[in-house]
Amino acid sequence: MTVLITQAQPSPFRFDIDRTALLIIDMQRDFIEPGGFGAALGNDVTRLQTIVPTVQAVLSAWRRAGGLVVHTREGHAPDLSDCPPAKLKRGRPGRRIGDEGPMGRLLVIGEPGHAIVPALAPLPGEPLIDKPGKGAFFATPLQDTLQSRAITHLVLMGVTTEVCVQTTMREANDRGYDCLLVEDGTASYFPEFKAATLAMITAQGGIVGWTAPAAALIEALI
Ligand code: C5J
Repeated sequence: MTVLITQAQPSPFRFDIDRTALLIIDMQRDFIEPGGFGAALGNDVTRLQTIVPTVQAVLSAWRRAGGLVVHTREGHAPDLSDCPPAKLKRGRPGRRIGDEGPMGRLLVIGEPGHAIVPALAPLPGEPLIDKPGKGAFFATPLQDTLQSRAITHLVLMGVTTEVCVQTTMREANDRGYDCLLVEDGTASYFPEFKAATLAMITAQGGIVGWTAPAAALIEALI
């Protein structure tokens, strides 16, 4: 099935659902719920919570259309061996990666906070990529996962817009994927950073890719 989003910026975005993956970045309790890593850094997590129903609506439409869904989670092994010292020492003592929080050790694989929020839980068979970095291609099997399914296009959602989402979109762009970011399917703790990210993606004729509202994508998928 060919899908055309005429309202996409900076120009209409066309893709074949069989060659396109919906890539949902880091919709984890650690970033979205109180008591997680994001909150430990002093952020207001309510901004991120507001997108969950929109992400869920796109996810349902995508699954109905039969497209591939790939989920990512940011996190580290319990011994933190995959966490570079430069990343580990950021933040305040007692609130750093690996420290204990109300949802277990912050950003550690297997802890309650590391899980994807229940409303967006992966279904059996949907690839789930654990990543130690901000970009989803760094030190992960994502490229193989996509190439083995002949994926050429990505539709991205998730958090946070200017950190893991934008880093991943830039990595994907450099690897030759045509990428679209769902405008209201992504959020930042800093609204001005989200706005700047959307603007810089579509500037210069779409130097990083395309953006479109969730409603336009859902309508195009029907
Ligand atoms: C951050 C992310 N912000 N998933 N991670 O540390 O954007």
